[in-house]
Amino acid sequence: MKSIILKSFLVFGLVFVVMACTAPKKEINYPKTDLAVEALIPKPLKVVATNSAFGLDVKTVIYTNQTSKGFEEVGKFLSNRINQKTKLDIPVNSSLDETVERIIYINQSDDLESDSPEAYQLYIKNDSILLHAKTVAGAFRGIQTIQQLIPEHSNDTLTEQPMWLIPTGKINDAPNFGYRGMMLDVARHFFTVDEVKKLLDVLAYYKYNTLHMHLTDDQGWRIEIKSWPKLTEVGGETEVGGGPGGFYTQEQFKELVAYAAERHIQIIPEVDMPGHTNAASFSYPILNGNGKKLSSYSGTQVGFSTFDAQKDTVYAFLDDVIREISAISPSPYFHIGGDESHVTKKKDYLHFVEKVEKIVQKHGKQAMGWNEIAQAKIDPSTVAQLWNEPHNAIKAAEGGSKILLSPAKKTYLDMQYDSLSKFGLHWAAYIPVDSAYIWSPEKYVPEIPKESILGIEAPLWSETISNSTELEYLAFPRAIGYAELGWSIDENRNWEDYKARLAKQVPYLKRMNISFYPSKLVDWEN
Ligand code: TNX
Repeated sequence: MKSIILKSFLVFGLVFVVMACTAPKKEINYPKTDLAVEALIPKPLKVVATNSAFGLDVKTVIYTNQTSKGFEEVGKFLSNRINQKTKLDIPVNSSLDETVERIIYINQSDDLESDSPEAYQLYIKNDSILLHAKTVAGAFRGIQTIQQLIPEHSNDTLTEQPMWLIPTGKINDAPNFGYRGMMLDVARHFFTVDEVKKLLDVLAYYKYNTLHMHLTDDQGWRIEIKSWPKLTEVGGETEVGGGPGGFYTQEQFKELVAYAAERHIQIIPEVDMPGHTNAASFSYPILNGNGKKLSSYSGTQVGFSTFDAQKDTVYAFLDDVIREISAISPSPYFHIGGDESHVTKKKDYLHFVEKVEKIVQKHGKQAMGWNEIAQAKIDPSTVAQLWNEPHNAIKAAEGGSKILLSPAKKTYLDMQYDSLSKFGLHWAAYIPVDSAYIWSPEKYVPEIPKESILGIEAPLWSETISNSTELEYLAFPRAIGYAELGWSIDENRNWEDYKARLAKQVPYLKRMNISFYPSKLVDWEN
């Protein structure tokens, strides 16, 4: 408690000193604002408007807590984004000299209402923006809010310099769910490192914290495994429709992990098994368990392949694969797939899941798998990802597992918007932008209590898409709505209100060169 008081004293003291050192201030006649109606997505927990403005301009600096590791990087990230949007060059932790008139102070503080590590508080006044967060991740979420509050256009009439006016007030914010993810299938079609980075940038802006990468499937194996090189030499060369495929070297995967980590996003690797394994078995036929002659596969049918669950070699192979990937993957989770293993005998499937779960644990990770894995005796630390069968997910929750919600009818980003959609499938549903948003993760399966829900994830399967433009058509704008479903509480969510805020994302999406689908349900503002 003492240290909190001391810290708050230091913060306010610092701001006071900065303000006192600055030249005598001319009164600025700020226009009336309303922080409560800003187009923030996801919608913050609590907003109180004080109806004036903070003027971001050349006389603004960013100052960060320099004793807590990582805060300065968050300050630099914000400075960089301000530069992209306004061309202002805002110094971070420079000497606070007499030219400084306004400060954005990013501070570590344990004194927040929420227990969440991603919680933050913003106090926006005329001369200062104070961002308080317990952790660097919280500070990073907080600077997304600051970024979103900066208007597209400056006001050039208040002072001799242009000012970007940020509404004053207080924001108290924390996520409803600790896990807010998107999944990208890079196996059906390969996506390059740069394409994945572009996606990560937008996910970070909307406060996602997870990208699950579906790295292997019948049509391709996308990650280098040094002890089994043919996986990528042979299995990496195919994709749906006969294209060239591709794969990430371990160095490239590390580069993606690091890029995501700078944005406080974890990358969860998935090796899908025992089904969806044609590419692996075609590379190393000793793994094959379906007894048929193998060939490479570039179609889109599912459920015809399986590893041989009775062979020791298969588990030795998986020990190598899981060890090598775990070594370059800091996320606590390793996803073992487990879906649609239609040609694996039931008893083999159960045996396989239980064995592989233990291998994952041996390498220091928690297992995650599609809802089918709950047919096996899974450990309570293992996460079941609900996609099609609530009864399996309910069973997993009863056993103490956490459930990740990805119901296909609601969250599958590869489902078409309607029958005219250029890409996508519709086996689960057509999912227009409103239907994607209008549901409650907490109430979706009444038998699964909120305490059992880890969070939500929107999967983007890539049978019908092969580049960023096509990816963006399916992912956006729906992924923006899922960001809000994961972060904002039900009471704060409302389609009409969300729709108006979504409409205002156009300048950002354009600046990021995102080819979103301009659904007619939204009155897009340019
Ligand atoms: C079902 S969802 C699958 C994927 C397909 C997807 C297409 C799941 C666990 N399995 O293999 O890509 O449908 O929508």
